[in-house]
This record gives sequence, structure tokens and C-alpha cells, in this order.
Amino acid sequence: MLVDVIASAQRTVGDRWQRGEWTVAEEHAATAVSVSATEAVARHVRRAPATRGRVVVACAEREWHALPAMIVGTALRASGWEITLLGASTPPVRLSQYLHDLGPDATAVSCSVLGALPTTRRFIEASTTAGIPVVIGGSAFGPDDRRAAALGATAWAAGAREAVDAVRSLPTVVPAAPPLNGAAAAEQAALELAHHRLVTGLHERWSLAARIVTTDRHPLDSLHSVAADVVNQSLHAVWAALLTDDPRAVADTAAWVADLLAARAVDPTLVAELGSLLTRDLRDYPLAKSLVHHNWPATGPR
Ligand code: B12
Repeated sequence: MLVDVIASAQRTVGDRWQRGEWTVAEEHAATAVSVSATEAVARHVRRAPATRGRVVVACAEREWHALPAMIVGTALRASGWEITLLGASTPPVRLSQYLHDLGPDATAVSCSVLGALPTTRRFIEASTTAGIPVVIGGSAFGPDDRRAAALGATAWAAGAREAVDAVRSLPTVVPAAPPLNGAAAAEQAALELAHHRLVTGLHERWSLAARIVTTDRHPLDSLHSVAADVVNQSLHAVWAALLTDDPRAVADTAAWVADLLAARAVDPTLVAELGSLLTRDLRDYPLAKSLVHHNWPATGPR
């Protein structure tokens, strides 16, 4: 039910927003129904006694997609684990406090957006430094365990059912996660510090800004809001590719941008234009610049 009905319905909701068929308000209304349905299932599974240990289920800071964590937490509870669900966007220091107070057998971290991968790494550090294994999942990791392994997670799983198997097979104690690739991690940290400046510059120069129409009826669905998401997501994709050594984060985000803009009848050459602007604005960050240059498809002159 959770995976086949709710998770699948939510992906349809996202596709409809992406294609411009549904407004943000419609997306929120549908998600509220899914949250209520998941809570009903969670109440039902809590009636059975917990027969295994405890798992802390959390979303890293900057991650507002709380429903995937709820679904995975409910699936774990249904298979006998006691769960503590921390909800959306939890600061790493708060996670550390919970780990200290509860001493769980495992931490499960859900991450849907690429921009929350740096804080997910901090969660992995907090958990493994305490010897507690950490299983991670969510759409920010893509289709396989490459990003999860690069971030030092103990395990990755594709879905809620697989999460149950993964938690069952975790070791009891783990060593601290190894350090990340120094040069790439340093560049990602520098990009995070410069994020506001880079976003402002891209907004000023990307021609989509000049074509913005904000409707009174649906201001949140205006091109203005979509352009803001696109610029943010594009820079976050570069962070993700740097931290996880997975350039697919950049290529996939370029494809997502192309879909999003095509559905809103935006001139397709603006996708390539954004790629060129990114390459130019990232000139002081050689690894990032090269990632965009090689992975953002040039659909027009560069
Ligand atoms: C609802 C929703 C929101 C809601 C979330 C509310 C809530 N209470 O959760 C709100 C409005 C907050 C939101 C905000 C945003 N969203 Co949003 N959102 C969605 C939507 C429609 C559904 C999310 C969901 O519930 N999915 C259902 C879950 C269950 O599916 P799942 O992620 O695949 O989870 C499965 C596996 O990944 C795995 N799994 C998940 N977690 C874990 C954890 C562990 C430990 C394990 C082992 C496994 C595991 O198991 C799950 C079940 O099988 C998705 C569409 C989509 N395709 O998911 C977009 C989507 C994720 N959002 C998107 C975007 C862009 C945003 C925003 C940036 C834009 C905006 N302005 O709205 C912000 C970012 C906020 C932030 N910083 O986090 C994009 C991301 C695009 C991309 N390429 O990364 C998507 C894909 C929409 C789209 N088609 O473009 N969003």
C-alpha cells in the first residue's frame, strides 16, 4: 500500500507539476491526502509490539520532503523495529543529541533533493562517529549506490521494501566514515559559501529572467518561481557531483531543466544558455566548471 499506492501516486503528482499540468497548490493538497493515509497506516502498524531494536529515521537539514521518510519509517515499524521519526530538515547537532540520548541500532536518512546531500554527509559522520550504522535512500541518490558509497553510508536501498532488508543486514558497529576527496569537498564548501552571490548573478544574466510573467492567480507557479528553482537546483547538482564524484547529477538536472521549461513553452536554447552561464560563473572553481562543461548538454551555440 505505502509503496504501490502512496509513493507511486506522489511520483505522479510530481510529474504533473513538472509538466505544468498541476499547480503547487494542487500538489500540496494531494500530498496532504498522502500524509494522512500514511499516518493512518502508521497508527495501524504501531498496534503490534516492536520486536527488534530502534532506528532513528531522519531527513537532513534543507530536506523538506518528509513523506518519504515517514513511509520508510512506517515500513520499518511494520517489520518490528521501534522507530523515532525526526521529521523534515533536522540540524546535524539535533541528530547527534538524539543518537546520544536514544543509542539506536541504526540511523536511516532520507534525501530527495541534491542540495541536502552535504548535510546528509554530516549525518553520516555524526552517526558513524558514534559507531552507529547508517542506511540512506531517496531520489537524491539516483538509481544505484554510487553516491551513497561515496558519502560513506553503511548501506543504500532503492525503496521502502529494500530498506527493511538493508536495515536487517546492517553490522552492529561501524567505523567512522572515511574522509571525502579533499579537493572536491573543499570546492563544494566554497560553492556553498558563494551560493547567494552565484544565484544572484545567474538571475541577472539568464534571459529567462527577462521573460518572466507572474500571474496574479498562481504567483507560485509563475516562471519566476520555476526559474528560481532551476537556478538553485543546477548549482546544487554541481555540489552533489563534486561530493559524490557522480557527474550524472549534473546531466540529469540539465534534462530535468529541459523538461520543466519545455512544458512551459520556454525557448529550448535557454537551457544551453544556462549551461554556458554556469560554466562562466564557475570559472574560479575548476572542478565544478569542468563538470558543467562536460555534462550540461549544449543544445545551442556555447
Ligand atoms: C510532495 C513534494 C514536495 C513537498 C514535500 C512535502 C512532504 N511532506 O514531504 C514540498 C512542497 C515541501 C516540496 C518542495 C520542493 N520540491 Co518537491 N516534490 C514533492 C513530490 C511531488 C512528492 C515527494 C514524495 O512524497 N515522493 C514519494 C516518495 C515516497 O517517493 P521516493 O522519494 O521515490 O521514495 C522512495 C525511495 O526513494 C526510497 N527512500 C526514500 N527515502 C528513503 C530513506 C531510506 C533510509 C531508504 C533506505 C530509502 C528511501 O523509498 C521510498 C519508498 O519506496 C516529488 C515528486 C517525486 N517524484 O517524488 C517532488 C520533487 C521531489 N520535488 C522537487 C522539487 C524541485 C522541489 C523544490 C526544490 C521546488 C519547490 N519549490 O517546490 C522544493 C525543495 C524543498 C526542499 N529543500 O526539500 C523535484 C526534485 C527534482 C530533482 N531533479 O531533484 C521533484 C522530483 C518534482 C519534480 N518532478 O520535479 N516538494
